[in-house]
Amino acid sequence: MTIRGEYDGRGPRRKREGGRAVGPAILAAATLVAVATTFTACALDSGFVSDTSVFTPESQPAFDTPLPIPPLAESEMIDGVRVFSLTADEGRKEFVGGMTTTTWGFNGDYLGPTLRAKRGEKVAVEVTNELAETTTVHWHGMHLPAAMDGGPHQPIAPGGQWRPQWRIDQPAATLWYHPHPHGETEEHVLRGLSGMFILDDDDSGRFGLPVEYGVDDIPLIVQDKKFHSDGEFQLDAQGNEVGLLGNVVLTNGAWGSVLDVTTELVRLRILNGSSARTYDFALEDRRDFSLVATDGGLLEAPVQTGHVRLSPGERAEIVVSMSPGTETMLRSFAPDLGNVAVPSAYGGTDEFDVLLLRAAADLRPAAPLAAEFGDIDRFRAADADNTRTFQVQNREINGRRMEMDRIDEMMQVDSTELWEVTNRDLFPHNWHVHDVQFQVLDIDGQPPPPELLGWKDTIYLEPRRVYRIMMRFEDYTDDENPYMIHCHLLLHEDEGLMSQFVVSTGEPGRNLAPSDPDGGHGH
Ligand SMILES: [Cu+2]
Repeated sequence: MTIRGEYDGRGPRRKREGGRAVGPAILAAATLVAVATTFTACALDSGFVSDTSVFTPESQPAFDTPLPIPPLAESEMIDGVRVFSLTADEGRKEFVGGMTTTTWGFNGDYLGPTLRAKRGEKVAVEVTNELAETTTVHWHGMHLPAAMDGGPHQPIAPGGQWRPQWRIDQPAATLWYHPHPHGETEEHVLRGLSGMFILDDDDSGRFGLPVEYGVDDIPLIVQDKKFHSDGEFQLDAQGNEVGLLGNVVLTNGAWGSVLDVTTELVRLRILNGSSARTYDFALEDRRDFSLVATDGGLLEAPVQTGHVRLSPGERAEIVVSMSPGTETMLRSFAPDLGNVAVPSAYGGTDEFDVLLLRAAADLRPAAPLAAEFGDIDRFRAADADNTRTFQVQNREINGRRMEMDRIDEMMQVDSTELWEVTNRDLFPHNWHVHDVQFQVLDIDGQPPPPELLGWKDTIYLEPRRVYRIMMRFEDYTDDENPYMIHCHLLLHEDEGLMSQFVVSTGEPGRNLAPSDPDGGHGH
């Protein structure tokens, strides 16, 4: 392999503040102090300049703050529809060092309530925007009509409202919601607009899976942050190729929190809600846990593993077995980012303590997990009605940046697609598809690892590898409103690494297979 060094680590940057680079602190791996996260790409060519205006934790937090549990959103049944209400507004919250931070949140200062609905239910969400700028709310991982998707084509103006409605028709899963305004997603998410959307189905109470929300079934939104010394969020990636990498890792909006475990088994629904950082979650003693679900729902069977890598937007549900009176730290070890040029520049050498799990002296007994959850119908390459190739490079997909008025791809409804996706760069990207959950067929021709054998809507793209994924487009067609395909590193998305596709009835004779090279089908 001779690809190392081809890429110079420089790419498009925005809002670079006077060329400053945040200097790298030395990662004290032995003490796991949460510092040293911002070896930036531009530091490669501009030298290291210490940025004293950034809050730098001098020691680990005590991990004695009870883990905040986002409240379950209330809902009202109106004419057979479960109706939720979300209001985005500004707030203030203390995260670190006794300082107050200006935040955005849904129905509160920071983050939002957990929405929860069951397969078969009709749901609606009355979203109100009390912010001073336009935003959107996207239902990440949800199969729903394009006009309800909450992407950049469904803006909610300041003071405005939006009321999407759809029927939940997919397996139980840990989904989430977040803004998706054109070019502004990273900032809106960093300010705090995110929440979980948990789906249930008839299997949700089975298999010995912990199901008591906030007791043994724990939502865990993990986000890294960087604070200015006045307490405000830093929102500028300052030239880092992947976006903003923080030096403080929050769980459900708290830094250094502890979960008091009262049951022998505890289920963590981990969401990487960060804008750029990829984590490798493990327990501090590296013992195994059970990986039970990924983005789109349960795996076929629990996978015993010692770690799980999550790039931005991905979810994993893990079940951890605890012994009475013990404690263990959920930690993010240095993630293997694949063959990237400068791992340390992209968070590949960073380690963080994330959440302390502290078991009571007496634990409520739990039945063992089922050995199997049930088969997933697997796509085979021969099932594909159509094949597409996607090359991801810099901020482009197949050589093009996102244009709001250009549809890039048209999918025929009731068709199965096979896509070959490759990250051509030597830095991280990932791949998120709206509307569908997909399966990973193979990676460089090899079967995917067990953690990638379930339903996914977001996968990490190790550089220069060919990911073949398959999905089926069903139920909803709309020739006007597109869904999105994009990198979920939010800076990349904002800078154009996004394509638009429609799902169409595809009348006979209409050419659906290749992209229109001139971009556009008459919008
Ligand atoms: Cu990317």
